[in-house]
Amino acid sequence: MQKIFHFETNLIHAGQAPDSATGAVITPIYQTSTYAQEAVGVTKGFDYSRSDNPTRQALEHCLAALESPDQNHPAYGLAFSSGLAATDTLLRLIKPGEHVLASNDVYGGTFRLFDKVLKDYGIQFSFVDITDPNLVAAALRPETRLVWIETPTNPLLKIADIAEISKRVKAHSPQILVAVDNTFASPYLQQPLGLGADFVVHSTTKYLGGHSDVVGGAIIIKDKAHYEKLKFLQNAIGAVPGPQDSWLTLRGIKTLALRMERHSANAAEVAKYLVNHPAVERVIYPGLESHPGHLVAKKHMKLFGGMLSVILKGGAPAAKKLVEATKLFTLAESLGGVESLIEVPALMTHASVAGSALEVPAGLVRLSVGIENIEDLIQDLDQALATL
Ligand code: P1T
Repeated sequence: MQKIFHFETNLIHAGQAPDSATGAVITPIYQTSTYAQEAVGVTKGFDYSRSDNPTRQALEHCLAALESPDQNHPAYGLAFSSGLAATDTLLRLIKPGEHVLASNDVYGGTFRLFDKVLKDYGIQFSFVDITDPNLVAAALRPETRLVWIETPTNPLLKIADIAEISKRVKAHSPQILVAVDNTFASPYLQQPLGLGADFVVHSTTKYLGGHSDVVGGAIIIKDKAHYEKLKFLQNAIGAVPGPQDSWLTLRGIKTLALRMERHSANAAEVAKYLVNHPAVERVIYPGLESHPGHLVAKKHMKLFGGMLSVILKGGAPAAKKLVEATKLFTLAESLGGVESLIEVPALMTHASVAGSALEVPAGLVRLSVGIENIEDLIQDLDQALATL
């Protein structure tokens, strides 16, 4: 019988037994596109690296263990070349004429894929405030096939009650699938499959990889039949990560628990500091009791994460000035790395939602709080805010 380990142990060991050929403790980078066959069709389990690769497989098994709601009934993992590649592959389960109901605050690239690409293939999309399960239930249509939840959302940090939404959606029709983009929380903080979701999607580029050195994505799947369909699509479409990228992601994952503890502690301190700053109009952080999703976040998340957004009294000009004045917080897109980043979503990560119902406030600044010394981070924000 396979031994059941805790989450922190799975981060380091799941899918990564010492290499059977050499004893290498760390999973090797199997930098090969193809595999010798002893006779036609007689392989050691691998025939071509788009279909499968041992380094990628280790990552997929590790991701599955991290998102498994119950280790006696493990989930299934698939790795992709980016978060958007994972989302695109998952959306191939949806046929022309069918409807996808999505969160009205999502990563700008997700919106762009839905609205500017997949809509042209006959898939219908509508967007709803996922903080209210009643609104979600009311927006379901006879042709709805997928509910797409991002929580916490990017960049407004809205919180969805995954358990309540999944229950309501499945009561409406067990045929409707529920997918959760768990990128902002990471599996250390929140495990949607145990709350009723069918799929978890990650941009592993973010907290899972954790070091801003690799782009990747993943789908983790509760049900075997869905896994088999998606495994077929993964190979048929081919948006897979290479062995180097898979290895870097595995390497990053090992410290996820430690990093998320520090990200969350630092973000809570930054939130506390910003709330009291005279230049700040509003701080959006699920760990603050004033956040409308605080209680749901407390129920579903172990900690409140490293992402926060802030609206400045000086509006858009102040936002631009602030992000250009920080010295330790680097002005850059992306998030979830060990280093702190700062950006203006309306001008950068979410430029593609401009003019749509998902438009984000022009004066919103998003912070990805890293794991540096908290005093240095606050001092940097203090000197930057003083320039406004
Ligand atoms: O960048 P990529 O690995 O393709 O992941 C896309 C993606 C999916 N889901 C969420 C919640 C995301 O935040 C992202 C990527 N986001 C950024 C690059 C960003 O700066 O917000």
